[in-house]
Order: sequence, then C-alpha cells, then structure tokens
Amino acid sequence: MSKTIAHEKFEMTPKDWRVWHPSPSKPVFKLPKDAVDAHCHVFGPGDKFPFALERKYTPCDASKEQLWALRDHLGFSRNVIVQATCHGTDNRAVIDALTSSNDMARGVASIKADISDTELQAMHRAGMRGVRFNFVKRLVDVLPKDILVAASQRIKPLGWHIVIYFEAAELPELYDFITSLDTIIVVDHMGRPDVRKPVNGPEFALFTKLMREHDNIWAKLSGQERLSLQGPNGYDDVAPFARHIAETFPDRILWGTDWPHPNIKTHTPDDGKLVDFIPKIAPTATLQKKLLVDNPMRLYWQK
Ligand code: 0GY
Repeated sequence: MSKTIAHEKFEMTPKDWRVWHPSPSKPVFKLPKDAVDAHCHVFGPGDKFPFALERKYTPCDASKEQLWALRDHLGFSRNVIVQATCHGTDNRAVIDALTSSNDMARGVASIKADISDTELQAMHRAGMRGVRFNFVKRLVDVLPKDILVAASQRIKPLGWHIVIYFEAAELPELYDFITSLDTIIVVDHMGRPDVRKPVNGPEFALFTKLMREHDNIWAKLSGQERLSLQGPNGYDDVAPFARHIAETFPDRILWGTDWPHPNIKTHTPDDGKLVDFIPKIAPTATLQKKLLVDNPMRLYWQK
C-alpha cells in the first residue's frame, strides 16, 4: 500500500487541474441499453482515502456518489473504474466504490509485484478485473519492465487483463515489451496519438499495426478531451483516429468518459458533449453496441 500522511488536508494542484463540470448537459445521443462507461475514476474523498505520497498531482475529490449520479444522468448502466496515479497502489477508494455498486462497477487496480495472493483474491471478489501499467512520465516514476513482467504473472491466474497508458512517441520503445505480454492488453486513449499528424502516417500506423498483428490488444477510444487541439467544439480532430480503429477492430474497442478528467488544463469537459462525440467514431447502431455494451460486458462481466 502507498505511504500517505494521516489526516493531511489536501489542496488540489491549481496549475494542473480543473474541477469537473458541475452541471454537464444531457446528451443528444441516446446511449444503447446497458451501456458501460469503461474509463472513469474516483478520487478520495481525501479525508477518507488519502492521496498517495508519491503522487504527481493532487486532484479535487470526486466521489463514488458523484460518479453514480453522472452515470444516471448520461444514461449509462455500468462503470469501469480505473485506479488513478494520485492514489498510487492504495486501491481502497476504488474497492469501496466497487463493493457498493450493486455489481454495476468493475475496476482496474495498480499493484506492487509482491502483493499477496490473499489480497489479489479479495480484490477480484470486490470486482477488480485488471491491472494498469503506466508509462506517462508526468504521472509516475515508470517502473522497470522486469517488475511489470512479475506483476503480469501475478494477475494471470485470475484471468485479469493489463491496461497500458503511454504516449504515442513512446510506442517504438515499448513495442516489444507490449507484444511480449500474453494477457489481453487494453491501451488507454488509443495510445495518445498526436492528432496533428495524419491518421495514415507512420506514427499512428505503428499503433494500427500493433492491433492488426496482435489480437490480444484492445483500444479505448476515449480521451478526446485531452487529445484534441481544436477543443470542445466537437473534438473533430480526434474523430478520424478513433473511427479508423473502431471500423478496423470493432470487437476490441471500449469507450469511457474519463470523468473527472484529471490534468485537463484547457477547458472543463462537458460529459454530455463527450457522449455526443460517440456517433462520430461509431456511426452505426451495430458499432455503437459493440463499443458500449458487447465488448465491455465480455471483458468485465463474464468472469
Ligand atoms: C486519465 C489520464 C490521466 C491521468 C491518469 O491515473 C492518472 O492519474 O490516468 C492523464 O493525466 O493523462 O486517463 O485519467
């Protein structure tokens, strides 16, 4: 478990953080029945679940109750809650949310390789189904690969998958490591493409190749609010990247709001408008159902 300072009063990092939208719009796009928000977080509350000593930013509180209210407002049925770096490997806030979700939430944890089997099994019972490896240097001190390989061996008996977060520029260096892992791998925010570059250019082609040549690799087509340079007026510059992956690999895609949007500096994302982005990347009802229902249900609720 991460070290924390007992009873510390947490102040959010002003330069890196905007408070989540207080009153997101009602989406125009009607989500299919049983839709899953497959990438979101809970933060704290800090006085109950303190943020980790090694964190690189301090968020504002974003509780499970607020997440459930957003889920209902947007029209989702379920959530996949991803352990955020500001909580280190102390997964208690996510576990607390999972165990009070009425089986409507699953989780992705951060673990140390020497975690006990008992603790892993308890996390599984609570609803954890994956572990996250983070290579984004502004968020973490990246762990050596042998430690990550050891962690990947620990979660394998439970049938968990690995969620990986990296910047597009890092993919050449990470390619062999990623392809050496033999569980399902889910890549956050489709590997963070630089949307100034062409969809059919060499950088995104490497990500497409990764998915084409390895059918254990999935992508989250989320993060438009953090990838877009055009901004919230449609996030149109991100759409071609996400749509290309959706249409090429329809059975290995997920989508999530990314609420409460840590480290967004440019604007406060309106979660209703994020949902309205979905038809731009998955234009047909069949694709929308795979993205929002069939794929996340298969990955998170079948075992
Ligand atoms: C995201 C993205 C970010 C942060 C984290 O765990 C985290 O702190 O994932 C980011 O800053 O890009 O998916 O929430």
